[in-house]
Amino acid sequence: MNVYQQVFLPKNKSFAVLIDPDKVTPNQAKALIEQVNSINEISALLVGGSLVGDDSTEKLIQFIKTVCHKPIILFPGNVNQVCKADAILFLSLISGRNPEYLIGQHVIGAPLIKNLGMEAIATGYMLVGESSSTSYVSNTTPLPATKPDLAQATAIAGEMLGNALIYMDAGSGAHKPISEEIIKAVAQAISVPLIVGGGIRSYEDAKKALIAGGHCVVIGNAAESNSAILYEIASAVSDVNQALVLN
Ligand code: 1GP
Repeated sequence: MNVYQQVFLPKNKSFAVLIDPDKVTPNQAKALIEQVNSINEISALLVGGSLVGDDSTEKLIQFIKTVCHKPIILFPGNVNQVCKADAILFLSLISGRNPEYLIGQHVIGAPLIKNLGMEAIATGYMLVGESSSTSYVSNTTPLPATKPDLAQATAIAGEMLGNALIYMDAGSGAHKPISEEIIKAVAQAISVPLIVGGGIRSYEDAKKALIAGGHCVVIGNAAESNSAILYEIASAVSDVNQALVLN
């Protein structure tokens, strides 16, 4: 079974924890990963950030591999972060109109990924709502938070282009997570799994995103400042999964 099948295809909903190599040292990561290992509802660890350009991603992943029992998936901000992990989200920033992030970085990174023998998961990546580090660095405009029809059309196009996942992101540390209205509009229109992230920091935030149709939620900033939040998010995931079994 490959990482895509293992992490994103099971019927059960799950969550992933995002570690930014710019913000977290291997020592800080160690404590977090001990918790990650112990929580069943966590399906994967994502590693990446908007600004990381040196070899800190590679060093962090090499370290994490020695302690983490979950799949480690690269979530790169740019081609410089490409290094050996269990898989890479091969992101095309389909909410934007910057060719560099639609296909440019990919051409540079693809031979490298192939040589590493790493699984690439084609992902239609959509920024929604407020401007963020990622929208700034990628020089793209996020989709408006109040236009579910535009988000839906973008996700449908992303699936038609062959993406195996759609990842909707309000941006790292967003003030507000993506609305249930937008998540519902997108989830009902696509048949590939939907990842939702950005600004999710409570049981309620996670539950709303999953009930609205998210398959997997991503928790970054909230876990960096308070790792106990992982247990709260795990109970939201487990409650939603139980409700799905009963219905
Ligand atoms: C950002 O979706 C991720 O790309 C996670 O966002 O750090 O706000 O949880 P947070």
